[in-house]
Amino acid sequence: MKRQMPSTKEIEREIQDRVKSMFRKDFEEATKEEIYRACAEVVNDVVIDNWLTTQKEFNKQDPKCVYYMSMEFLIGRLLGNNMINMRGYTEVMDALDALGIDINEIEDQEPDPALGNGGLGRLAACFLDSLATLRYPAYGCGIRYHYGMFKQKIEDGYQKEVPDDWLQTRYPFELERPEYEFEVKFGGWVRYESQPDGTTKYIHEGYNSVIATPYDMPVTGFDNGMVNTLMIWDAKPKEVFRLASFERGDYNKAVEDMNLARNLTEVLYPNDNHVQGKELRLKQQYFFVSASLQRALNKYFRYHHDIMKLPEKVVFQMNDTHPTLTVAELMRLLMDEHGLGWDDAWEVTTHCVAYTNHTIMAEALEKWPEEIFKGLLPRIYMIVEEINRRFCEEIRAKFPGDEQRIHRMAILADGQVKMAHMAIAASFSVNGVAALHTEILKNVSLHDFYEMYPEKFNNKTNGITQRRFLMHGNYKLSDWVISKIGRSWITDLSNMEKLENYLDDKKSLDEFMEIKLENKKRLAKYIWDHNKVNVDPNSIFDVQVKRLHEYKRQLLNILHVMYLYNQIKENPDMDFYPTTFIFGAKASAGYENAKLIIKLINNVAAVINNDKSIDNKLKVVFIEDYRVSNAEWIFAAADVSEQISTASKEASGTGNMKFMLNGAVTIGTMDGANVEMYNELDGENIFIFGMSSDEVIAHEKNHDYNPVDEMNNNPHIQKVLGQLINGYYSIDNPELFRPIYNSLLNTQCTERADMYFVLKDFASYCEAHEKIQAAYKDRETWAKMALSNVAHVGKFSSDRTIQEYVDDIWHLDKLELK
Ligand code: CRA
Repeated sequence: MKRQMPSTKEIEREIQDRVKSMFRKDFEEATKEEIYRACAEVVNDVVIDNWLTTQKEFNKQDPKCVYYMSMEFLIGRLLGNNMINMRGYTEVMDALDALGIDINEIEDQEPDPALGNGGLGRLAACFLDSLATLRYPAYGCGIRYHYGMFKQKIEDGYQKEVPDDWLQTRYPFELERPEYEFEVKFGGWVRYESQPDGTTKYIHEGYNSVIATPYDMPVTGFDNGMVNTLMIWDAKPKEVFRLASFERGDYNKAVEDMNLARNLTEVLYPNDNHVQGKELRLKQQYFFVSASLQRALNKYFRYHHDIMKLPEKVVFQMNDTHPTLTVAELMRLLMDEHGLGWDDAWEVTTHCVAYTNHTIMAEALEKWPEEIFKGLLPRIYMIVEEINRRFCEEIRAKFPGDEQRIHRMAILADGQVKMAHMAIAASFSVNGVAALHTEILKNVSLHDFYEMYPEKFNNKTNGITQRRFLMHGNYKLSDWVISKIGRSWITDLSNMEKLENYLDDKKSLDEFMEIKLENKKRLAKYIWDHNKVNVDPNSIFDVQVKRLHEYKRQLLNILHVMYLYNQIKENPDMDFYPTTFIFGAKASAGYENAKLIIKLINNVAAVINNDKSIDNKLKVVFIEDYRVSNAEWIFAAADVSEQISTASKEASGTGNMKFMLNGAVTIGTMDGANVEMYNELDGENIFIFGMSSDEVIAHEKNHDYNPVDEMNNNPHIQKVLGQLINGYYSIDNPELFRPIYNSLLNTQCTERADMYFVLKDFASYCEAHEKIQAAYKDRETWAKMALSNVAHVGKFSSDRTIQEYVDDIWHLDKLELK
C-alpha cells in the first residue's frame, strides 16, 4: 500500500519530536542544519515504506529491468525533490512556517550531491526520476565519489577550484548495503589450465583487490508509491583489519590494496566532453561496472537458473562509452564464473547491452593505451582481443578486401583500445541524443559503423523532468499553470499545449509576466547577496549557464556584450532596452582557454558595471559556482536563453529545454535539440542565427574558412578584437587576453584559427539580438512569445524520452502497485 505524507499538523509535531530524539534539543534550540536533518527523516520514513513495498512487488512480479550504467548522476538535492514526489512539499512548508522557519533555508542546508559534470550526468538523474514516475523497474549504477564536482570560487576574476566535501557529515538519503559487497580485482596475470573436457580454465593470480560496497539511494516516482534504487559504489580494502598481524610480503600487498581502495572513489574527474586518459579513471570504470554486474547477476540467480534467458530480465544501458567495460566484464562473468562457452556468452551479452552516444567531439572519445589496459585488466584484455578478432572477421566478410576500413573500425588499433568501437560492436542498439546528432553519427562520425549495422542506430531526443525544473524551481509558474489547465502536465507534459488558449488573453499574459518579474527579483536578490552587483529586475535577463567550453561559445556572447558597450558609448541616445547579461559556468581545472574566458567575462563585467555614463543600460554578472541548486532559480528568472554552440557540436543540450519550460525565449543556432525546439514552435518565437551544421561540416572538410576576412570586413569586430589586446579590459596587463585573440586569428597557434566559427557567426548573432530588443519592447508581444514556449515544451519531458527507450530498446513492463 502506498504510504502518504502525514498532515501539516502531524509533520509539525514529528519535526519537533525528531529534533528532540536526534539532537536532544528543544526545537527552539536547534540549528537550521539540525532541523533539515529532522525533516529529512520525516520524509525518509515515508519513502522507506514505499521503497520496501516497491521492492517486494519487484520480487513478486519479477519484471525485466534496466540497469542504467553511468559514471555520473548529477542528482542535486533530494529533500525538496522527495517532498514534491511524495506530495508533501506544501505540508512541510506550512509546518515549518508554523514553526517560524523558511523552507528555503532548510533546503539550503543540504549539500548538493554533484556526482557529475554537466548534461550527461543530469540527464541520468532526470531519467531515473522519469523511470520511477512511469513505474518502470530500474537501477542506476554509479560511483560514490567522496568529492564531487569542485566548488567554484571567483577570486580577482579567476576561477579557483575548491574540493566539494559533500560527505563531511552523514548524508541522510543514502543507505549502506554491506550485504551486497563484491570483490573487484586489478592487475596480476592470468594462468591457463586445460580441463579434462577439453576446455580451458583461466585463473587470475597476483592481483590487488578491493571490496565494493554499495550505497543505495531511493529514487521516488511522482505520487505513485514507486521507489527505485540508485546504487553508488564505494571501495574499501579487503585486508584492513588484519593489517597489523601481517607478514612482510602480505603487509606490502595490504598497503597496496588499502591505497587502491582509498584512491578509487576519491574524486570525480571534472571534465565535460573531454577525456584525460588517466589510469585511475579506467580503474573507476572497471570498479563500478564489475560490482554492478555482479550484483545484477546475483539478483538474477536468486530467481532464475537459466543464464541464457538473462536478456528476458535484464538490459544494461551504457551512458556514453564510460561503462563500455560492461561488454567484456559480462563476457568474463558468463564464461569464467558461470561456465558458458564463447558463443553462448556473446549471444547473451549482445542481447543485454545497449549504448548511447553523447558527443561527436573528438577529444571526448575514449581510447586507452593497450599497455595500461592490459596491465590493469589482464583477463579483460584477453577477452577484448578475441572480441576484436571476431569483429574484424565480420567486417572482412561484409567488406572483402577493404583493409583500410578494418583498420578504421577495429577495437584494437594503433596501440589503443577504442571503447566506442567495442560498445557498437556488442550493443543491439546505438542511439544519439537528438535528431540532428543521430544524423551526424550516421552520416559522418560513425558512418562506417552505420554501414555495417544500420539496424542498430536510432535516435532518442533528450528530455528533462518537469517535477524538478518547474514544480520545485518555479512553484509560482507551476501553480499558475495548474490554475489554468489543471495538473495533468505534471506527468504528461504534452498537456502544456492547453496553454495556447491563453495566448491572446491579456489578463493571463499579465499574470504570467508578473510571475517572471517575481522570479527575477528572487534572482536579483541572490545576485546581490553573492556578487554584490545591483541588477534591475525590469531589465532583460539574458542568460547563458552551462559548462564552459569553446564550442559552446561563451566567447561569442561576451564579444557581443563588448560590441554593445561600444555602441552605447558611441551613441548615448540610441534606443536600447536595458539588459543584464548573466553567465554561469565551470571550466575544467586544466582547460586554460576556458579559464581565460571566465576571466575575460569578469573583467568586462567590472568595466561595464562601474561605468556610470551608460546609465545602467548594461550589466554583466558572472554567477559563482553554477550548479543544480542555483540553476533552478536561474531558469525561472530568464527572459532570454543563450544556446549558441557552433552548429553540429552540441549533441543535444538540455539546459535549452529547462529555459523553455520556464518561459524564456531562445536565441540559438540550428544545433542539437534547438532544431527540434524550432520545429515544435513552428519556427516562431525563437531567434535562430548562424551557420547550419552542413555549412560548418563543409568548412571543416574544405579548410576554406579564414577568420581574418571576417575581421577585415567588419569594423565592429575589428574594434572589439583590438580591445582584447590593448588593455581596455586589462589595464595592468594588456597581454592578458592575447591567447584568446590568437585563438581567433592567429594561424600560429597549434589548432585551426577560430575553430568554432565565432567571427563567422558574429554579424548574424548581432542581428538576432537586435530582433530580441525589438520584440521585448512590446510587453504583450514578448509575453505571448514566452508563454508560447511553455505551451510547446511538451516533447522535451524526460518522461517522453524514457517511454521511447522503453518502447524501442528496453521493452519493460510497468510495475503494478496497489
Ligand atoms: N557534455 C553533450 O555535450 C548533451 C549531454 C546529454 C553531452 C550535451 O549536448 O545534452 O551530453 N555529452 O546527452 C557528453 O557528455 C561525453 O559526452 C554533455 O553533457
